[in-house]
Amino acid sequence: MGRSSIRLALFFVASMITVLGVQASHDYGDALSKSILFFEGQRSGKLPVSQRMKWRKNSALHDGDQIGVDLVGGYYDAGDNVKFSFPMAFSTTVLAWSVLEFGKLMGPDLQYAMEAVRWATDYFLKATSVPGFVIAQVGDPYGDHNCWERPEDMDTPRTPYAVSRKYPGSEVSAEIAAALAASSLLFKTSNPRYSARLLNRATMVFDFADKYRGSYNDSLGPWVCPFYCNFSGYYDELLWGATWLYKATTSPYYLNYVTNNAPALATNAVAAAGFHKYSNFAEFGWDTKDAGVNVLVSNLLMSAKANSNPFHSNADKFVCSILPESPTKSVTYSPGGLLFKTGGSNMQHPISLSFLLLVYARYLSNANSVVHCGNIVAPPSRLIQVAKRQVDYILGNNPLNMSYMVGYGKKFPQRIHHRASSIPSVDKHPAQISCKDGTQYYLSNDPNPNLLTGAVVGGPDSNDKYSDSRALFVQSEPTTYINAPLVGLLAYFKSSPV
Ligand SMILES: *[C@@H]1O[C@H](CO)[C@@H](O)[C@H](O)[C@H]1NC(C)=O
Ligand SMILES: *[C@@H]1O[C@H](CO)[C@@H](O)[C@H](O)[C@H]1NC(C)=O
Ligand SMILES: CC(=O)N[C@H]1CO[C@H](CO)[C@@H](O)[C@@H]1O
Repeated sequence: MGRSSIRLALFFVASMITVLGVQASHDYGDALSKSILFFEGQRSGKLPVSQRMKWRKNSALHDGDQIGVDLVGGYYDAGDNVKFSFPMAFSTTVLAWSVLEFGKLMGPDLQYAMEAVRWATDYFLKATSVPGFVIAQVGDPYGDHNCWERPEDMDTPRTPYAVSRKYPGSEVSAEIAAALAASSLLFKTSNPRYSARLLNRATMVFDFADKYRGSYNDSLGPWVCPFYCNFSGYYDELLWGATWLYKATTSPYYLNYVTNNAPALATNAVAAAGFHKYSNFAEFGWDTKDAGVNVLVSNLLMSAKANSNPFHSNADKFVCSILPESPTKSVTYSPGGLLFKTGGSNMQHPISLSFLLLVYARYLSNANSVVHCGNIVAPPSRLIQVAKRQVDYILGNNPLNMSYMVGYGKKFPQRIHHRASSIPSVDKHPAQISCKDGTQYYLSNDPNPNLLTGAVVGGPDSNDKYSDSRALFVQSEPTTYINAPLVGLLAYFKSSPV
């Protein structure tokens, strides 16, 4: 055999490996486009002509009328039609973060991702337009949940709920401030005036959150609980909001705010004045931002060569709580490899934690750093590998060979717990379908008539089983905070598929 035929043979072997491995590779670009499109299906308010998810129509056009404040717009958080500001704001912050980190890799989808952020920030400008008040929610959740109704038909009470100086809500207000500040960075070059407006409002809302401290659970508990009430307190949101404001303003005031509170972070101290225990270094979700704060601040301080800062060591501890080989792992993995953590719809955890792993890996790379978990040394590439495994599981590399993203792959959830998706669209059925008339669609065994493309559901149980049942909302309901960090992950793996 001559040299060239050896080369040819090697090439052949390499191709075979590629062919055999083909099952493992995914069309991340397709999944990315879809993950962003999903947000159009969650839109509340008057839809623009550019709306691509055509089966959705205008809805909730009178939100805010009863208090004389325009509250039209924003997102429905999940399969219902309430506008919960707390998870909406967290989804927005993380979506903006996804774009800030990975927007350059998104190609034509960048524009849609920016529009998805703006759909929320336009709403938050309205929700914070009256000084001294922040709209925490629109829609009576009990009235809403009692019906299985399309958003376009909604006739349940659209009550607005606000926090104020007298009845504060630092968690919801500071998270909105974080969302506005993160988004202001996004529009800085493309729309400086809008960006300045967002930042100005972020500053005001953060001041309000900080000055009038308290949890909205104390005043709005009967309405925000048990849906999105506080479990972890508001300390994490104040730090998170201040961190984003520091990134957006570079004002030392905000960095001092964050670092001055670092002792509590390091010692798990329960500080006075409503500052609650800050020990959740392994948590990142709509209620708890701690791991996100640590990752973000450790990067800000890494450049300052402050390697001994508690944010950095807490971010390392976070990584060690995730890695399967870590001696201090605190999450579990299903037999098929999906990360599990207690609390709510599980899919939010593998996705938001993987997003942090990926972002932190890039920060570590820039700083030529690795993570030590006991005797284990984890280089940035290991963090990315763990994150990729989670994304691949979600897209179909799992015991059921199914994708957990609606409209992606050959096999995906058909009966998602989602009012708009499960009831015939207004195009197909123009007449109103009232509160209880929707029940037949809820109970039906048929697949949902409207594809909520890109929606990622709560996911399988801890044995990798998925029953595709509308009633089992823990498994079958999509949420905006499941998708927001996935957008960043998919953008990265689209351009770095290995
Ligand atoms: C949040 O809820 C938890 C659990 O009920 C409670 O212990 C805590 O005091 C609340 N935090 C605030 C800031 O109200
Ligand atoms: C999933 O795919 C693998 C490999 O093609 C196959 O062996 C397995 O039987 C499939 N499982 C299901 C539940 O379809
Ligand atoms: C989780 C939690 O703290 N829930 C409480 C929030 O506030 C309401 C009303 O004040 C209580 O009923 C909840 O138990």
